[in-house]
Amino acid sequence: DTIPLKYGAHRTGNRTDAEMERWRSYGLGQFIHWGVYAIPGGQWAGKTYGGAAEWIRSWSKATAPENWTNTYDNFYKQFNPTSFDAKAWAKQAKQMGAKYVIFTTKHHDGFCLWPSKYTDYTIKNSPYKKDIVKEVVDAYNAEGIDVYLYFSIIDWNHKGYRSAAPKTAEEIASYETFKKFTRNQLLELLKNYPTVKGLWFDGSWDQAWIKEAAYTDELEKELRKVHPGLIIGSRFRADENGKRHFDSNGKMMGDYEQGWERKLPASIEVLKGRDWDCVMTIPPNQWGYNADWKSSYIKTDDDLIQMLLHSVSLNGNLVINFGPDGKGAIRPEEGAIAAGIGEWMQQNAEAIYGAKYAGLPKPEYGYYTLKGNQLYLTVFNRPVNNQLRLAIPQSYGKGIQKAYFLVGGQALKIKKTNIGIDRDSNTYFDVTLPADFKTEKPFVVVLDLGESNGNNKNYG
Ligand code: H79
Repeated sequence: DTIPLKYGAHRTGNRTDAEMERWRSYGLGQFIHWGVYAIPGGQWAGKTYGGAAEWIRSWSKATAPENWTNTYDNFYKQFNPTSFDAKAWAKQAKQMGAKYVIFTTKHHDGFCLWPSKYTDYTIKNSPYKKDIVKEVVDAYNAEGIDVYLYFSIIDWNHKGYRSAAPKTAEEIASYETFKKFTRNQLLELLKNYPTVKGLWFDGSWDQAWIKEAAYTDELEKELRKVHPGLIIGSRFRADENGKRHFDSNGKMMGDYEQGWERKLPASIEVLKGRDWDCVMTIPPNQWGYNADWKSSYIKTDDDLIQMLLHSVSLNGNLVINFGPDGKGAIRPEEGAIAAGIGEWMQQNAEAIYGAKYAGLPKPEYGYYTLKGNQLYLTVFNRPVNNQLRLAIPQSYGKGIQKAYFLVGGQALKIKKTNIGIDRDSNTYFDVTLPADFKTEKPFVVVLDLGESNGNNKNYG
């Protein structure tokens, strides 16, 4: 450390406990954005909002068809999701292969999907009445899926909430009520839903919040104390110099890097060995339900499977977002994507769960992942001559001993090849794919490294 900090990172390097090891092995997760913004679904009074549907309440007064204080803030009075079936969501997530879910308990609008004691703006005062967070936690846990609670620090409904740092005594006193409210709600969530594994914070970039380094550091410690093992990313708090994610000495605050929102790291180097996950939307940038599903590019299941391999091959998890509609239904298009990913996962998940960065450059054919002595090559780009030519450094274990298809187990011919360009001490292994092998999906070739000599261990 170069700068002495009171409220910087409190740990160097990654966590080593069992909870975090479990988080690391997930590979695939599901995000769910659900709230009263699903009612307008990005459209109101025949007009379309240009931004992300869950942000519609911030539609500028100049162009919005309504005064949202009179409309949006009353949507909860008609929030009655008669199609909502937490068990069906959980079953669909399980089929997709998700090992964890991140669920919006409260987005920026401040509407709480649990019956919080600290505000009236909750599900309890909607026609639905029942505790949606509880239904989700129970249903996903019953499917063996770990639950993480999304919580927005931004709260457009709370009187004490503000974005700019408070200056006058009155502003400061008012912001104190918001700090207390936030703490109460977080403790309430952990008390109500003791099986959750972590909290996923958002909207923590306001100057008012950033300036609260002492308070937020204390609060994070308190949350961890009341809920041992709790996992919190790098997006909760800032240090005393206003640095977010990484403190003034460049050390990550929190348990994993939480900056990979709708983007993926280009290489292992930029990650510097840190834990991370990527949260990804299916359209370009829509988290909450948007009725218009056609006027932007919709990622395919193959796109998302590729992002999953990209993530896992670099030691990260991929979390795919779903936005149920105002009635609580996950749209059929998202259902089809989940099913497509699930079909692939049911056959190929061995290359995902618990698999890690292989310590090799990315092959042109696809992605490597590694588990023990098994190197997995998930092929997206099949060579026209059916020869996978794999360059393996001589320092990397004992090289490839056996190759076979993950699905079906058919052995594949391997030939060690001296191609005469070996200035970087690689051994080249030519793995032959059968010419009559037909597939329309990415497929996995298992490359058995035999007894490890210690060089093909996971590179953290
Ligand atoms: O819930 C979804 C979005 O509604 C929410 N996060 C995901 C998970 C989200 N809110 N805002 N954004 C995403 C993008 C916001 C970007 C900015 Fe900023 C906020 C630009 C300026 C303030 C963060 C802080 C990026 C730069 C500074």
